Amino acid sequence: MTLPKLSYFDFPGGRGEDARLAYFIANVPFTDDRIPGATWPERKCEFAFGCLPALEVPGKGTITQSNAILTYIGRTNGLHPSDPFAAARHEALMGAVEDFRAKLDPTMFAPDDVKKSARAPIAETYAPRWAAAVAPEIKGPFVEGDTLNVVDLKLAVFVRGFLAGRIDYIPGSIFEAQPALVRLCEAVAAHPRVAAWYAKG
Ligand SMILES: N[C@@H](CCC(=O)N[C@@H](CS)C(=O)NCC(=O)O)C(=O)O
Repeated sequence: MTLPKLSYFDFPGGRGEDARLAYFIANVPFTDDRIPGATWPERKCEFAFGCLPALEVPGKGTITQSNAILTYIGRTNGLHPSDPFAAARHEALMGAVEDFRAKLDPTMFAPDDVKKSARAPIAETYAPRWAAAVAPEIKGPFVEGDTLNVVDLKLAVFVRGFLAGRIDYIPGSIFEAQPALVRLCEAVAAHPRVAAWYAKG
């Protein structure tokens, strides 16, 4: 059987981990193609836009762009709303994660002093405003109440890095100030299939 192939870097975060989780939660077998960072420079040209993630769907083709991949997996597996307005509301939140990443990405590999000054306005203004705008969209514990959707995976994979203190100069307390965001991350982590994914190692 030919399986969908999801290509992304070999770490449990970023723009590809939520799609891996979505396939696993939906019990859809897929090829988890993890590209070692060392081979990326020679492989970059294989991918549209020179970026990951990419999803190759047997008989259809390959799509890129994390939100397109995630909504495709969600729509085809009951993890994205069928109501167009609800779907758009979820997609707006997914877009908001990408907006935030667009601010962070240029600081990622900067020298520490440059990173510190570049991230100061994000920590002071952008991140608190972002968290305060996202939180009221969460019915609790998930965006759509008791039903987990792909938007919850995207939000949790993104926000949990801050809560764990992994993003230098942007403290987790900014997100802790919005209990709905913290509860969403906890609910995603406690989901049996998410727990099973990480127990697998
Ligand atoms: N808008 C794209 C951005 C993709 C992106 O920047 N991917 C990063 C990894 S998270 C990447 O491929 N970086 C390596 C590179 O640009 O060479 C998406 O949402 O998928």
